[in-house]
Amino acid sequence: MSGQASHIRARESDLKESVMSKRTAGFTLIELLVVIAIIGALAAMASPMIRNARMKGKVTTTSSRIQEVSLAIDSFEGQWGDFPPSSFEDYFETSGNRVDSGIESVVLCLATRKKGGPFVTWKEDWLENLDGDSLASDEAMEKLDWYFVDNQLWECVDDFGSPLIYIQNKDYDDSFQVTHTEDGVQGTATGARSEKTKVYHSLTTYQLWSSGPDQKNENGDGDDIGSWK
Ligand SMILES: [Ca+2]
Ligand SMILES: [Ca+2]
Repeated sequence: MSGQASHIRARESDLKESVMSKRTAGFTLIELLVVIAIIGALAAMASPMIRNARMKGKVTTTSSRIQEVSLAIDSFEGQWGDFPPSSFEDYFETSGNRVDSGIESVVLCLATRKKGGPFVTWKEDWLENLDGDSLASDEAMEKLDWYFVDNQLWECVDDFGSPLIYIQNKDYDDSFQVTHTEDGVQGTATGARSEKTKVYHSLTTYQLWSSGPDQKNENGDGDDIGSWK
């Protein structure tokens, strides 16, 4: 009789354990689904915020880069008596296509070892040669004695990967070919004007600007980031 009773108790205990383990497994699954749903909703909410924060960070970095290059251009002008020309191609023969000529001129001028240069040490990730052009002769290398080892016409790019745009004040009325989109589509740039007075920005010096997060040149308007802002 006592053996039968203990057998029954053992079965009851097995049954309880089985029920409890089923309950535990059920709760875990529901909890897991709820957690997954919450994480999914949070991720969906956070994603545009993260993108926005990343974009703002790139705008700030681009703005500081423009300020740093502007200071170097001012030092160059102090020593050479003039700002870098809007196009190197007016002075030296190139393999060139006259695209992004202004910023290519700035890169080479600031890399000269003459008259107290170089005026800036170009960081590697600031430089691209998106149009693959170069100087056709060593004439400019000899004249300016820059620290680059070859004839490539580098562009200084913004933090979005687009070449900065540079125009010297004498040439604000002219039109220049620039790369202005992510996929390398080209457009033109002329001097940027104040929206209010229609007077050119930085009338007596130069303009240096980025086409901004949309990677589209708007001549200093829209989301463009200018040295005068
Ligand atoms: Ca180039
Ligand atoms: Ca733009």
